[in-house]
Amino acid sequence: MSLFLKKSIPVLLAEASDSEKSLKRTLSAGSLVALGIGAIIGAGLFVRTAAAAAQNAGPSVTLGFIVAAIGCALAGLCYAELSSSIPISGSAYTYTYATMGELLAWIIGWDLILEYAVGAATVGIAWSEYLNNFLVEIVGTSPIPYEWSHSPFQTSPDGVGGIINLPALFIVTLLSFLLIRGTQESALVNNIIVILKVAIVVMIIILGWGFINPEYHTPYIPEATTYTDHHGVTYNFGGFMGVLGAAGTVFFAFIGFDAVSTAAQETKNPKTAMPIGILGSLAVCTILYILFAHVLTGLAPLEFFRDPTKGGEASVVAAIKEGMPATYSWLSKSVTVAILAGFSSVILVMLLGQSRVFYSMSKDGLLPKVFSELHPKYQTPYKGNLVILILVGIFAAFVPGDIVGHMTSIGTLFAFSLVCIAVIVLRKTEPDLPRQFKTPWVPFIPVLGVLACGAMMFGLGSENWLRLAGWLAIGFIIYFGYSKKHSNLGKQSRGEITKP
Ligand code: ALA
Repeated sequence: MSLFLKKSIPVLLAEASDSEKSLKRTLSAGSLVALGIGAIIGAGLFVRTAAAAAQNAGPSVTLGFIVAAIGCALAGLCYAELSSSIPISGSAYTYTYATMGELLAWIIGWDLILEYAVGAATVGIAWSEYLNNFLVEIVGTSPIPYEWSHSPFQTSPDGVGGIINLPALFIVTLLSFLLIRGTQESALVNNIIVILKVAIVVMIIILGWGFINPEYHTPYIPEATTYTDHHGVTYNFGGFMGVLGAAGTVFFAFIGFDAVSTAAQETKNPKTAMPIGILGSLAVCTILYILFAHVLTGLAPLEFFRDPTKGGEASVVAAIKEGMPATYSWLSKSVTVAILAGFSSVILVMLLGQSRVFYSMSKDGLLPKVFSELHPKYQTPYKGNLVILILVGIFAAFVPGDIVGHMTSIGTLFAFSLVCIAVIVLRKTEPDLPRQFKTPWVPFIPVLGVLACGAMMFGLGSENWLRLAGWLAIGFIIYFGYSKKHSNLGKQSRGEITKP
């Protein structure tokens, strides 16, 4: 059946060395790892944490971080095996094409748009919140009016409706053009940003710790109930479901570590370096995240984070101002600047990830050739980048941050589940494939990975399952309407071409 055509691994490896020749690879292993870390700490921590506390779990958002970290660690072990046995940077899409066939590869490639493109839009929207803060606090001007910095689906508490989120559109456009120019110039800047981001997180933890009000942490796990926000959206709040919902929301903060796993293939001793790299960076982030969330929820009461005019937007800066003395205004100012720079590096990595997936899918014939055409001078897939810009721009300008954030989480969780399953399948179908790193206790670890990701998807609630289903349905229409006919592998199996 052509739906289950698989790319053979030798063909994949040969193509990898081909694309080495055509794509200009300017990033060293070190800067790729920095690029990965640059992708991890971002809007998930500085925006989604407060949202998860307000909507789902109160102070027990810290437990949500633990659940999300466990899911990521399990999936990370599976990513490490696949990236060491199929060392190609097309990410989960490529792994699935080799293990589970074309249709599933299409599903995952389509689904990765949620991780990368919709994820980039989410961070763009978060950037917009902090830009307003920057304008008011640092430049000393008025903020961009509500209608020009919010989507049409948002209304301020005093009744002003959003029209378009211009700052979010601006930042994704700027970074898309930077990407078209090539990424080398940005590697040094990126390294500086990574250091800045980690320094800010550590400073907030250390300086904020002394100002935690224990009252805001009582009860630590709120009683199970529901919470309806001012837009009329209802969430499971408190108890076990609250923690699961928070885990699904803050899972966003871990997205990006899979970028580290594809970079790990360039390390000297992948057998030990890969698990240390993936699990080590996850462990460091998890500890920072838990401590940070503990401080954040201790600086202001829950109602503060629920109020869009107080801590509902740019919540970290708002909480510092609420819970710490005015002498710390330098901290809130530095946080604003670090966050604006930090979010930019996250968006850049996500846009880069998206263009790589589209590039691979286009090379395979599943998407039109335009996605893999290289710029004559910069050697970047510039037309693909422009199409991605339109897609990301639409989400960034017209959809609220909560919705795109949840779509990113659910789509990525689904992709991670398929990666876990791929490890089990590949052990059966290709038992002799050399694996530099082997996931321990297969199938136990991958099955637990699927269960952990499934639990977080469950916690995100039925509206988000429907959004995922709708997104996949559009994907099926494109697959059966275009991709199946144009697939190189399909054409080869029908004898229309001789070489894929
Ligand atoms: N992990 C990235 C963030 O938190 C996507 O922004």
